[in-house]
Amino acid sequence: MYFYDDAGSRLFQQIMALPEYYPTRTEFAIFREHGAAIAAALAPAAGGEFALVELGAGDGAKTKLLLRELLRTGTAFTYAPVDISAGAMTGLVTALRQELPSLHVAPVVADYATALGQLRTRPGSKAVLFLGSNIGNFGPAERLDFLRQLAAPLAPADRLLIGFDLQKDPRRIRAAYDDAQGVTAAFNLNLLTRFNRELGADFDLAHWQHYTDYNPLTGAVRSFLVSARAQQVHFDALDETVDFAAWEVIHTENSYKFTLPQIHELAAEAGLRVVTYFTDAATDFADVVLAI
Ligand code: AVI
Repeated sequence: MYFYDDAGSRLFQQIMALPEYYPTRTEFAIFREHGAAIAAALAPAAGGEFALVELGAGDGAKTKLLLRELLRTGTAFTYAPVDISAGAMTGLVTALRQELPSLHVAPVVADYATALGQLRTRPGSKAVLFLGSNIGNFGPAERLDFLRQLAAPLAPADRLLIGFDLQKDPRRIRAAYDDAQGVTAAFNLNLLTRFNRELGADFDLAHWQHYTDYNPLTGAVRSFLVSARAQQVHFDALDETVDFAAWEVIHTENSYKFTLPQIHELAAEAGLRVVTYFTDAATDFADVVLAI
């Protein structure tokens, strides 16, 4: 979550538009192609109070397709986007007011843990969206724990929609996290800028490099910041100095990629069942509808 201060959120918006970063574009294509079927799979059959809660909403570009579909079919609902970046949320709410003035929006600026707590007390039926392969940023143990927490407040008619990036040509995956323009590098290095600003650290960004690998056996893209020389960093707020050896790394991010059998297995372990799923023509990405 530390990537997503306002500057990090802006960089992530740029990442999503990069030629190498296929997940956003692919999930968008799935929504464009299957928007009506996705909306039908999420909306409650019985009517009544219904909330569409989106964890990590960002700019909501894909979700707008779904929102339009639900409005078109006359579904009465509230859209509750959750994002940790106040800047991203302001942008989203402003855009929604202009583009979909009849939509009822209840924004929440919070981290996932806080949002999960609020889910438990939300009345009526709900569908929870967790798109963009955000699930891939958890390690295996925390992923299962998170899914169990997502499953806990669900009633039988409630639905989860989770976007999973699927395993594919390893070179394509790796390139998505090491783009030619260096935007992903800037996104990773922004963590050091945050340390400098928020903990009074003195990281010299000129001596840190972005590095990424993809392991097709585990499905994990791992991102690192590499110390390009032996150096010391002082953190004023901690009153501590840290030594980094030349080429020592800080492991900053995981982005896991999945297979469809793994998704079924994961759902079962979390006490969920796969209701249906939607993929693109090349099966690069899957949006999976789950229920308890
Ligand atoms: C937000 N998340 C799903 C992105 C991903 O693909 O893991 C974050 C990201 N990191 C580097 N590029 C994109």
